Amino acid sequence: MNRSLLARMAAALACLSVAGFAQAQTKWDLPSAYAPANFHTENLEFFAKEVETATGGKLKINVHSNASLFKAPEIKRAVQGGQAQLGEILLVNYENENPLFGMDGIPFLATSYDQAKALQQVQLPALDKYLAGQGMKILYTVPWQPQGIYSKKPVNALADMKGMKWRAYSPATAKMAELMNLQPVTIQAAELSQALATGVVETYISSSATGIDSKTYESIKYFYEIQAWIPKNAILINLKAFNALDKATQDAVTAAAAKAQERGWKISEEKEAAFKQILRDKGMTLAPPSATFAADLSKVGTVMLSDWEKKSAPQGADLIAQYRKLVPAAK
Ligand code: PCA
Repeated sequence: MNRSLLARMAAALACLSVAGFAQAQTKWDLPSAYAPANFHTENLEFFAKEVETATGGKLKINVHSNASLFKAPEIKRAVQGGQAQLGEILLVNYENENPLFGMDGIPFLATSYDQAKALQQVQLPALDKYLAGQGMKILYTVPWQPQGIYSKKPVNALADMKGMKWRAYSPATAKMAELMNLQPVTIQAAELSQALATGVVETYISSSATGIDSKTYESIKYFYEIQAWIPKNAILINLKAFNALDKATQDAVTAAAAKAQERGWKISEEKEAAFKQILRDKGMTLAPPSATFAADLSKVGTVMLSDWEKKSAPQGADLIAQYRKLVPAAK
């Protein structure tokens, strides 16, 4: 054998061993739409670490936060198409595709964490059935804190808000603008701080966490704790990607997901008081709504619920009835 043949054989061998190593480590992308320091994102990072450790480095999940890989409304399609193996979505963002996604965004239906858990028991099996048809399933969910109204002006009754520029993050929050006589503009969380700074937004509904992520306190002074609903993020996984893993790796993902869900629900609830304190420390006034404001908003909620039942007929009304049966036990 001559020298150059030997060299070529050695090079080919080296290539093979590199390919072998690449096969041994699977790399997954996990796009998410929220800030790196947000509690959801921290939980995703923790989940990814746990999977990597449990699989001895066989499965590495890269979290891409702040909508850096895909914008919030595009994440579901990316997972469905396999451009990302898994991704974090805000369920209510997809209500126009199927009303089931919006069930946890109906005002005043489930307003405490216990109620949100009961709602999840009804909503998730129905959603998973639908998602299976798209080659996906929900790996786990984590709730945001109860939604309250940020407002530039003090509000004693809904009429005080008339004509204000309202930031919506979902079809339902856009619809609310219509019922509340506001001017809607849909802006995802990653662009919210800029929209606030440029005065495009004077009021919006969201969690204490999002108020902090977006530095809302720099332009808005009031936060009304109306406890309207508790929306959830869900981690969707592409079933083809999941099924391609060996059994031990699948089990590691499932186990880490169960832990991430438990941890996420706990952190969301436990951090609420501290997040609200941060808003106060930054100079905001936090208050419950006045009786008039609460009554005005409750009317909006009634319309939203009946609209949702119509849109989701006949399944929706049945799901609401199932939820109502669980709620007394949940509280
Ligand atoms: N924060 C996200 C969705 C719900 C929430 O609390 C947002 O405002 O975009």
